[in-house]
Amino acid sequence: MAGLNFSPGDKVRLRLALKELDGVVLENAQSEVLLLKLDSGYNVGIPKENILAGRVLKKFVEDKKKFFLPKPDKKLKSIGLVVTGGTIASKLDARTGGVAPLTDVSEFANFYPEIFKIANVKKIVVPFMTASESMSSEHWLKIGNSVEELLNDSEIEGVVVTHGTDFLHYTSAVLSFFFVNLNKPVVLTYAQRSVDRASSDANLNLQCAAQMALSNCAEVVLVGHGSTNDDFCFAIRGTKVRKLHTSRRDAFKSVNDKPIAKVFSDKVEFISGYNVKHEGKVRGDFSFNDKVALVKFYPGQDSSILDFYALKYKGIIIEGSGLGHLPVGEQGNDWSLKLKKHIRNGFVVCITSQCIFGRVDPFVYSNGRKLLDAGVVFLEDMLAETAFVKLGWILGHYGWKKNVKEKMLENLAGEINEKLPIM
Ligand code: DAS
Repeated sequence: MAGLNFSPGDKVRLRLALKELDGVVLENAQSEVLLLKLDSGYNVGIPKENILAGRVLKKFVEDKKKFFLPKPDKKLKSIGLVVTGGTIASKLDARTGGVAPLTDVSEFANFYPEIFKIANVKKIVVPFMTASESMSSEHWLKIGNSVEELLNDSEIEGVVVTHGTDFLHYTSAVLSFFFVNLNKPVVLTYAQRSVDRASSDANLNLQCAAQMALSNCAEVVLVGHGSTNDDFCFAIRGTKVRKLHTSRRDAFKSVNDKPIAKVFSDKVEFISGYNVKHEGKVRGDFSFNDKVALVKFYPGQDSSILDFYALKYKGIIIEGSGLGHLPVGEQGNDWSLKLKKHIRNGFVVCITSQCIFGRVDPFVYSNGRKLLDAGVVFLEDMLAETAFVKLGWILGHYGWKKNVKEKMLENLAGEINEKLPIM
């Protein structure tokens, strides 16, 4: 049917040969197809030639409403808030059907009023707005500087950082090393579902993050749903947490560690040891060398990859198999020869396990011993992502050049757990 003068975002009713359809028109590059988001949330594409008639039920109107942060409530203790993007700082764009970043951070108050009843959000800092898959160390430095500024405000009890989920555990790990002498809570949180969806996890995550930021736990923690229900969150140490599900609300799990606390919208129940809050100024140590790589070993992988990395990088984390293995002396694919050569030339090679849970151990099989003899550093129960940011941070300190291996094996921010919990 010609003359369908709909605009993206319009709510329309279409008459097709056998039925009528209501939905919101979505932006679509294919001009001969009308893309519609149905009330069910599903998107359907309808060839325009199949549309017999159509009319607008409600024109799209840009949401120009101005939002204002609530007035400070002097009865409440204060926290700082750093907003960096991701789903938690996004909303559904009716014209595209996709999730788009908030443009006005004071919309937070509109979307998340409960957090403002728990704490007085004294200051909101927005260093950038980006999806976390687009982040790099320069973003980590910006977050670090924003957090440091807020931590050193004597009226602020703790800082909440909202962030995309995909690479949230890299940021929680690197902040743990940036603020090794932390004196207040730094709490990272997220949302798997944007706030405008009924199943959004954002509200509970933020309320629990605010509760944790008001606690006496002076650590970098990640707070998020502890189950798929909307009942409680876990606060997990920033160096022992990983995203383990693409969409579930309890996507983040504690790895080789127990959560520090079970957190509710109105209280915090500590379940394992943590560093306690103390006075003093925080001085972030934001050194970072980008010349580090993280590579997952796969069957048959050619060791010549080491020639490339040794030429361009200062160090590498290899996610080896099982207890930390790479092929050694079998059918010609012997990695130990190249490892020995490049390590002798100063290239740092550390190994973690693709098993994620458990600890690497070079002494069970002869392969492990040969890798150890070649100079590979076995990183205990450390997560590969944590190892990656730790190596970049350590190599960022010129003065530690001679003892990188010792520093990697020093337990600086809870990244190494001598005694693994029964998972
Ligand atoms: N793209 C995802 C990210 O920014 C969105 C999200 O999961 O928050 O990590």
